[in-house]
Parts: sequence; structure tokens; C-alpha cells
Amino acid sequence: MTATRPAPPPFVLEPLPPSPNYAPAEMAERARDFHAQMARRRSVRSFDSRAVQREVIASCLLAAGTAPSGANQQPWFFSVITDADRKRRIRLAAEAEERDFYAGRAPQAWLDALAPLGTDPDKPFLEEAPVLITIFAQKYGLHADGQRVPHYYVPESVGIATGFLIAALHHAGLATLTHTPSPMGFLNALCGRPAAEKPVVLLVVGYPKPGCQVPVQGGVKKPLADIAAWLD
Ligand code: IYR
Repeated sequence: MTATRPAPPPFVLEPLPPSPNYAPAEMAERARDFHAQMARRRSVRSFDSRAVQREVIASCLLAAGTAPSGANQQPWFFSVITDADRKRRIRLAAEAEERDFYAGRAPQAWLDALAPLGTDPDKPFLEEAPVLITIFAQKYGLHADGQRVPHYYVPESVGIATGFLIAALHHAGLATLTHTPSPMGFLNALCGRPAAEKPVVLLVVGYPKPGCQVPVQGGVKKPLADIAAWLD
């Protein structure tokens, strides 16, 4: 059995592509500018139906695919949904779960935490937005002979790739929402993905509806002193 498996690729080194080596002032400005750009990102729940170029989504997915991962196994898969019928089926399945969640499954503390964001079981954006991307975590891989290949640091790797994807879409000028219907196992069947893959985020992508409003609380971010410490 093991003899039929391909040998792992050899360990070979290559030169690191040239580093930009910015002067200190330019580096500081670039870092500040990047923070300012990311700070403009808001989770949007009201989308225009305007289509997004397929090529833009493809580039953003390639950017996500550059993320570091455990043993470089890249244990992620992205299903891109743009057709109205599949979006409708996803909305109906998600709303069925959300109704249970808001009507009793969620503990009061969770509902209290969500109150400043004004979320509810109605998810019209799942039909209105031009693009939905289901992000799957590959719990394990498969050899050609059907044997499982263990994957390492899967949640961490997929979380990093998802962050890259959100940043890439924002950089391209698109709005996003990280939607997490719970449970979201229904997405395997609706996206035609195997049981070895676990859906972790349903990313809603598009243009905000004109006049779109967002909850004030969503834009309140912790100050540096609350999220980091220099131990020097
Ligand atoms: N999945 C529900 C509830 C929800 C949970 C969290 I954590 C959020 O940050 C937002 C919503 C919903 O999408 O409404």
C-alpha cells in the first residue's frame, strides 16, 4: 500500500525574492496607511445586486491561497456561489437554523453580546449579494489509494487564509460579511463538498447597497494597550 504512494517532494532551497528594504520613515508610513485602510473595513449586511468580476474573485482567492499553513498543506477549499437558485437554497437553510438560534438555542449571554450589532434571523443578503464564498477546512487529505493524509493546524491555517481573503477583497474595494450560520453542515450538500471538509465561514461579498448603514458598535476596536504588550 505505502509503496504506491508518491515520495514527498525533496527539501531544496531557493533564494528569497528581493526584500523591499524600505527606509524607516517609508516603512512607518506604509504600516500606518495599511492600518488606516483596514480600519475602513466594516461588516456589511445590506448588499447591492451588482455583479462582481469573476477575475477579481479569482485574484482574491489566489491571495488567500498564499497564506502560510501547517506543513504547507493548504487545507482549505473555497466554493464560489453566484447563481440565484443556490443562493436561495442557502438562504432558506441558513434562516431555518438562525430562527432556532434566536428563538431559544442561543443562551441569553450570547443574545446580549449580539444586541449592539442588531442581528436577527432574516438573512436577505444571502440572496441579494452577488457572491457567496463557502470556506471549507479540509480535516484530512486523501492519498490516491484512499488512505487519509493527516493535516496539521487546520483551524489556524484556514483562519489565516480567511483573513488574507477578507483583506484582499477589501483591498479590491468590495464589502464582506463573515456569516456563520450554526450549524452549517448543510453547506456540504449545497456546495457538493465531501464529508472530509468542514464549512467554517460563509463569506458574503459584493457592493454595499446605496445608503447602507452599519452598527456603530462594530467599528469600535480595542486600543493597542488592550490588545498588545511589549515585554521589554
Ligand atoms: N449566526 C447568527 C448569530 C451571530 C453570531 C455571531 I458570534 C455574530 O458575530 C453575529 C451573528 C447570525 O448570523 O445572525
